[in-house]
Amino acid sequence: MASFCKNDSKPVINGDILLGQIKRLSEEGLDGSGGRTRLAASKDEKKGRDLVVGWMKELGLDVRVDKIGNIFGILPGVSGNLDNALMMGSHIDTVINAGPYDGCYGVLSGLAVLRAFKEAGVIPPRPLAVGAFTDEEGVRFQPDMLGSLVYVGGMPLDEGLASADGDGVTLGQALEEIGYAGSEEPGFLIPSEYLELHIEQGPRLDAEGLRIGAVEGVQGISWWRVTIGGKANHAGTTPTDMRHDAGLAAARVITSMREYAKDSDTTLATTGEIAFEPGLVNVIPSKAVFTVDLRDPDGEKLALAEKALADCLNRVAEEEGVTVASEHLANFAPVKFHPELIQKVEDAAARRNIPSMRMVSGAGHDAQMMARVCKTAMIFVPSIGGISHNPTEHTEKEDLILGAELLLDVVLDLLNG
Ligand code: HGY
Ligand code: MN
Ligand code: MN
Repeated sequence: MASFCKNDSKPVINGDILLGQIKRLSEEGLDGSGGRTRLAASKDEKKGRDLVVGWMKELGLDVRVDKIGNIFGILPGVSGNLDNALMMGSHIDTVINAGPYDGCYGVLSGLAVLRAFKEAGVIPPRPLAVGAFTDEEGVRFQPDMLGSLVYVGGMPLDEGLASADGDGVTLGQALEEIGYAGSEEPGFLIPSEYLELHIEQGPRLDAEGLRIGAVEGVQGISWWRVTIGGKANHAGTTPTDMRHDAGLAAARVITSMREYAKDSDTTLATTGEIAFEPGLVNVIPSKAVFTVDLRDPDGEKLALAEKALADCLNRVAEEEGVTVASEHLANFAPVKFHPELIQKVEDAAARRNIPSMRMVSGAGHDAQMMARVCKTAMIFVPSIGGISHNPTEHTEKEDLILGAELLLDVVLDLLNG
């Protein structure tokens, strides 16, 4: 029993409310194809933000919004010192046509932990906070984890607010429009610990038949936008050896990076976005713009993959007679989480006789940023079939609740310490 809990009033997770809120939030931004789309600072994401703020207020939390739109709900502790706070959190923005759990699960489970204290009438010895960070996905405004990156001082606030989407709308304008351009300085609350509960989004726990992952860190991420300049010409009259085909050049880069990744046992390479100009069936493309997402748990191997991309671009430019330019959209080194917190996650699972597995996250998370300023760790629950960033993303209800219960166990352990 935690020393600060009087008699039998131990905080417990209310699973029904947690599952109900996950379902309710997942209904915001439904896009008619079985998924939901709540791009950062969009009108649909505002609806999600309003829901979460409403639930925070229902709990009587002190709700704060900072200048990059990060939302925090704070449960005061016996000691009011915010520097001694314990924070949980994640994000509620989504990719396009997303599943119901990515990010939302961590925010609502953090809320469930605070609710457990409220419902048990237990005042924590120090403040507890839950955060919903802006633009974790980075699909509308790059880089990803933008809100938590600014929060930890990894990017100046003005630079973050100036990040523009494909229509030239800046994050700052979008936050003003949805009413979430807050007043708190980013980083106003630097907690002593940050815990993020998240679905794995990969296949490993499910494949191993395990229910809990004690996450040791997050792999490195490097995003590029590549622009290839060729020469528009007639598809029916231009001999192959006279072509300067930006589309073909792009295809060569994409397949070359897939070959590079296949030959590596850890590097991943993905092109998720591509567009040709003029984009007509009978015109050789004069321009190709596409993204390259490189990942590796090893920072040096990630740098080698970046060099392989640069070398490939130069080779293709030479051989195809095209111009190439690349913009570095995101560049995050691998991070390691705090050994003491990782151990507490493992111990909490062991106390429940739940086997767990240590693992490195393939996906980026706000914890990757928070690890720069405080003791940080993550807990994973399984994604069935490893599917995520897809409407069929699924985690069993029992695992969703178990993850939240474990989050509470680790919080009680840390508060007890
Ligand atoms: O890209 C990622 O890994 C995360 O979903 N933002
Ligand atoms: Mn996420
Ligand atoms: Mn995601």
